[in-house]
Amino acid sequence: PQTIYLKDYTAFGWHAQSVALEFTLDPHKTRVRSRIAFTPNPDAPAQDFFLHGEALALISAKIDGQDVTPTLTDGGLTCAVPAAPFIWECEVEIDPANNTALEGLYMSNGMYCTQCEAEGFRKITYYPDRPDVMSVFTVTINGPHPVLLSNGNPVTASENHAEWHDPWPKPAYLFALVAGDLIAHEGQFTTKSGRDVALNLYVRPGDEGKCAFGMQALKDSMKWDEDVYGREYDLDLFNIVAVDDFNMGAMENKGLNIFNSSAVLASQATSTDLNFERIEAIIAHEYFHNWTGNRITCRDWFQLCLKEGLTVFRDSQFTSDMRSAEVKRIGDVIDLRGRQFAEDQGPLAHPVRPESFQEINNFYTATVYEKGAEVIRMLKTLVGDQAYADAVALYFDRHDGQACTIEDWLQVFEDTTGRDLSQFKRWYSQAGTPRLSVSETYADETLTLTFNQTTPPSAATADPQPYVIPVAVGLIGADGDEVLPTTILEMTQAEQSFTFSNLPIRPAASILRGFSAPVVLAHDADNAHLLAHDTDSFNRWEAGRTLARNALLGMITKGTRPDPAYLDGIYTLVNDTTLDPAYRALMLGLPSQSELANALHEAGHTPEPDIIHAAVETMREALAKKLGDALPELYAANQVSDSYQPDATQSGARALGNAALSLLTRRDAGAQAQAQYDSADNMTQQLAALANLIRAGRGDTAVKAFETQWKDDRLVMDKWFGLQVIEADPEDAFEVAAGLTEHPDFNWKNPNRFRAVFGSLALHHAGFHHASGAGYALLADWLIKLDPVNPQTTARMCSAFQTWKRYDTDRQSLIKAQVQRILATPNLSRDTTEMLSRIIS
Ligand code: B3K
Ligand code: ZN
Repeated sequence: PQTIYLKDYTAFGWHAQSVALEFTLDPHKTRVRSRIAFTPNPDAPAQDFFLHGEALALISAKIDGQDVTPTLTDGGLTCAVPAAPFIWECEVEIDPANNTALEGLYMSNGMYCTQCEAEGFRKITYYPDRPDVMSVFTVTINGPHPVLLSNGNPVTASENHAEWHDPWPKPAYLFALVAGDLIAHEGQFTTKSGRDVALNLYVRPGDEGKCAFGMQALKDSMKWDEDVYGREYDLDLFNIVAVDDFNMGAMENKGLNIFNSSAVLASQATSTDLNFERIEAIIAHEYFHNWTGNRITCRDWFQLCLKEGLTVFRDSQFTSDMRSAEVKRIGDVIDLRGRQFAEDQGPLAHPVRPESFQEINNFYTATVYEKGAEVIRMLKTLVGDQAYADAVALYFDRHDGQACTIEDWLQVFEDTTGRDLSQFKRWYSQAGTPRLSVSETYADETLTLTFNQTTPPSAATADPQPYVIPVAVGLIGADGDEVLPTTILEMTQAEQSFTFSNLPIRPAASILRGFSAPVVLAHDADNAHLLAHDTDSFNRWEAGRTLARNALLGMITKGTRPDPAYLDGIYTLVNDTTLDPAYRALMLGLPSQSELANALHEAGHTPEPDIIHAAVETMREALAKKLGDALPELYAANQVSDSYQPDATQSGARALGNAALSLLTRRDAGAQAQAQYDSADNMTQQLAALANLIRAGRGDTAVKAFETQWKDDRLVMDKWFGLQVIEADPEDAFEVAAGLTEHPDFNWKNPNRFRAVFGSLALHHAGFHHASGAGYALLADWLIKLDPVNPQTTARMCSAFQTWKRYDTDRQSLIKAQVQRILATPNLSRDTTEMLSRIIS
């Protein structure tokens, strides 16, 4: 496969002034006619006229009305064209019903839908399928379907025919079309300047009852973007469509967002509190793209973080405002450590702005998205809130309607603040997670903090240079009072010291408050004191997490007992009813087994998945014992009697109640879990009860009852498939997963269902890494099967193997053998080939 480099960017030789598309829908023989007005681009280097195209049957092509015979090449066509403006017309035939890759125009349950980002439009017609070619689209759809949708505003609609016009120039990746027998859940929003916007959430018949929450989330997002970023919506209509077969969460097509049904459909009976929170965040994320992504887009795909990092940052601000900022921050950091750090510390490490790729779909990663958002968060910390707001306002002003780069983004900050951001830019260009170590000295009433940063070299960045790191620091006195409120230290060198004087008594340093930079911190802190007293809620939680991690590492490597200081500290916090229940629930969490495996590897040990699993079990047992008699009370105090609301308050109580339940189950053999299962009136309670029953070894009846109750609900059945794998004993996880693949409802071509089983298996650390290698082999069998059907979802799942170098040589060879077996499969997709070759290199 060919490698594409950022440094090779050149502009396209023509501007597309307008695009008219006409679709005549048919499952196997859809006709697409295009009419594009091209004008030469005087700023581009001389080049052949090349249009991308894949899996298209060319019927005819014309230039200025005259038939032409283009040369078909691998991945497109070339054609001789006049040196002046000209009209390109062409007709192709495509086969949506056989498009199982779910990219381009495809069918899902009888409805037509599209996914064009990143490079799917070329499967619809011949086109310069690159984000810097922006044009105004008019779309005609002919087909026997009650609902026919495309981007923009409706022009005309009659039976079996609709015309759409999108006045905003856009790249082809934002094109969308939907046709089918759908029902609209309607809403309305008036923008701050008084524009009425009709809102619709289109779903399949039967799903009408799951729309209200998503609609409200959309209205909240529209309002928030006006209030916080001054961004108003710019069309008369905003449509969202729910689709069952979708490769990712959702897609921000202009005026016509298409969502994985799991990312939009919600109801009390079928969705957990976490589902509601995620749906609200994804609806916001896609909506926010209207400005950060659509009005201002990316010049090329290397700039993906320009829209994704910024939009993730914006949606995290939204969730913080709508719910609890402290809880959101902790959740984001857990997620960052679980996914992004693993990526950054393994063979898939790449900069937030990569410099080369083979298949761009492989770069929709935690690094581009989540680390990309962390980088913006740091920028805001460094320049301050007002300068951030000014710089972003300038960005919208200066670049509206353009396809931009990270340089453009940083320039508005330099222009606003006068800062030189050239060193800061390393956050975009270098791969790897910096290690930040701190040492303290105290003398003459002065505390000196000496910071040292190093970033391990990687294949992507051989010689990382020091970063600008905003380190938020506070000092806590011996009596628990805050001696120094949060202060931002700006670290720019490899080693740097900061002093704090007039401290008659030595305080405890609370470092990296709010997780002010995405680094691995090594600090020999007084964690028990900070757990009891830190005034920064993130660092207070972090102190508990560090105590837990250190205790577990000691248990694993030295056979020590669970740390009493940790257990005592947690006991006090969890029973402190002045604290938010959601926060207390987070306090009861432990680092993931994969995170522990990584920490062991970093410390020079070889992680043994069974031993890690056993240590976590021992720790949970110790927590259950320590909280002992307080558990029934903790459980009872957090039962919600008001009518169900998926808001932060109620979700927090349920989260703490269910955290208590999981410890209680160790003491009552699942009696309370059974009672909760029998009385649950919402999915949060039902699913948590089911998980505990399985863990207690008495889940068989409930597992069957759950299946009977929910067999017709695909989204709930995804949970049923996933939970059984997640909760399986490490010895059985492989067999449970293998058994589920025999289930008549294991519709493996549906990405949600495939991920329910195999995503869960990959997350089951001790099960997936079972010494037999059976987990590796099972996943490899199914990846080989899925690849020709759906390369994108296959390639994403390959990341399950990315941590292979952490483990012992037996496991390494078992994984390597499976990876090589997949790589040896004839006609393996470019997506999967690239992922596995990088992993194994
Ligand atoms: N922009 C899309 C992701 C497209 C993924 C293509 N493989 C969703 C989002 O980030 O909002
Ligand atoms: Zn996005």
